[in-house]
Amino acid sequence: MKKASVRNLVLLSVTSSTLVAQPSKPNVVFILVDDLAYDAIESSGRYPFLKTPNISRLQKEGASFSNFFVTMALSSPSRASFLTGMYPHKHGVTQNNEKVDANWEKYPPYTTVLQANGYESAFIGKMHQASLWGKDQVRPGFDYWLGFRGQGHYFKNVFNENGVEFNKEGYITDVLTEFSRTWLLEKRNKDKPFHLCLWHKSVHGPFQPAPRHLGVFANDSLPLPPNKNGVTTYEGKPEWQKYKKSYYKIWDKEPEWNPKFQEPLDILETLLAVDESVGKIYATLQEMKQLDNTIFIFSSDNGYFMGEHGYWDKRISYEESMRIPMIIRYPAKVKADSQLKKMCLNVDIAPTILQLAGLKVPSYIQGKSMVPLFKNEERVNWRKQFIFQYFVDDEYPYAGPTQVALRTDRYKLVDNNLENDIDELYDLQNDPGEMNNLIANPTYGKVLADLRRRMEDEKKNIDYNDDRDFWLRQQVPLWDAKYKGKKQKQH
Ligand SMILES: [Ca+2]
Repeated sequence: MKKASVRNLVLLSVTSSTLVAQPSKPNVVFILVDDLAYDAIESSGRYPFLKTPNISRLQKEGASFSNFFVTMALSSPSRASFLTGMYPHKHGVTQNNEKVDANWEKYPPYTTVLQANGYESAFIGKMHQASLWGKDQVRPGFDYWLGFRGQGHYFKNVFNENGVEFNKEGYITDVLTEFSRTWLLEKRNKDKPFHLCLWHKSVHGPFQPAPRHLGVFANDSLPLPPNKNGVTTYEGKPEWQKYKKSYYKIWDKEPEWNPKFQEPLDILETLLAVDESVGKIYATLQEMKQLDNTIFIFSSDNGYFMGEHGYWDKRISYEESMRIPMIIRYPAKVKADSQLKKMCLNVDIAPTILQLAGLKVPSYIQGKSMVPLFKNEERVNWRKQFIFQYFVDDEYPYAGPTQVALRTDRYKLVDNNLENDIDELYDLQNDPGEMNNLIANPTYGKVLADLRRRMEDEKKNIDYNDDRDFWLRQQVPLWDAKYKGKKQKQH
């Protein structure tokens, strides 16, 4: 039987397990880490003492992306973008606000398409949306649900299994991994291809390593990032960064680290259990004899400043915040030990998985399938630019203003959407650390005009709400009420 006709039969007969269990349908395991910086893994070499052998093995056996970005660098918006293939201004989750939920009816998760074509789908871990409305119950697109509210906790949680709540102690990364193993080995319908989201709480702050990893890097020292411009160097930078820095700075004087600042070490210790989780799921797939028939994805919901620009946290449109690690292992289509350089986005994951599963990608999806890149990316006519967005946070307005950034292969233009403040322009080729703001440099006048035009084009492409007054109304009262040099409480 030809492949196409099998697919048609599958579409017509979704209830028949004899037809849907085609061996050609790949399984999917999607492991998402929270707040993992692009280069906070062993292969980057940035932290010589860091060993993440299980993540490294995925890289050796799959593809790593060196220019993979989120469309917004914040937990809830990014998660909804992974699932829907849509930008935050379209799916509706523009905040971590617990009252906001995605418009799942209009933009259902890609897993609904998998389900309609015979897959069984599970969500295990952190969803981080609309928990105050009690909507942390089962979301569309998942046959099995095991979640928790909001950020969850590292050691003690109220879990929600298919709508039923129960308490369980134990280190969260280990607990979620065990739930995943149990679903893979025992709970799922073994006649169907499967899709599993294992979305960790880890390595979100306040960082808590597993007890077995606590202090393992205590004697290691942190290498300084090259673009570590600290509290005294605002030259050429927008005024609003002083507000961010008053809260998010990590050192008081240069070039020494603030001795109180040990966060990167804590993050890296917390990551070790995630690496073990990757190893356990890998071994489970081997045990099931499904490893090579599984699209194995490892990524993060946003990037993270590990001292670059003097910051921790994420959100804003610098590279460290918007770039994420992305590894895809699937030997049937993805070359082992390959490095892809084209600019890809979190909204690309949904269409990529659907195409790898041989399914039709819903026409509304804004992302692009990356499948053509796996063969030979040099020969693919790919995106030359994209829009990154950030919406001022109702709760933490000092963390950054509403931004729209256009990133091309070479340049980045950031519209800070503020009256009486400057925008930013960086030449990423000559200044990868984004230290030198060229916005007022007349030599770049032509480049700037071109980028402004391209930004407008790209906004149209993604149907961006460009009512500047609307966004100013959103943010100015917050800035007036909450900034004023006040120190904000820690979250
Ligand atoms: Ca996050």
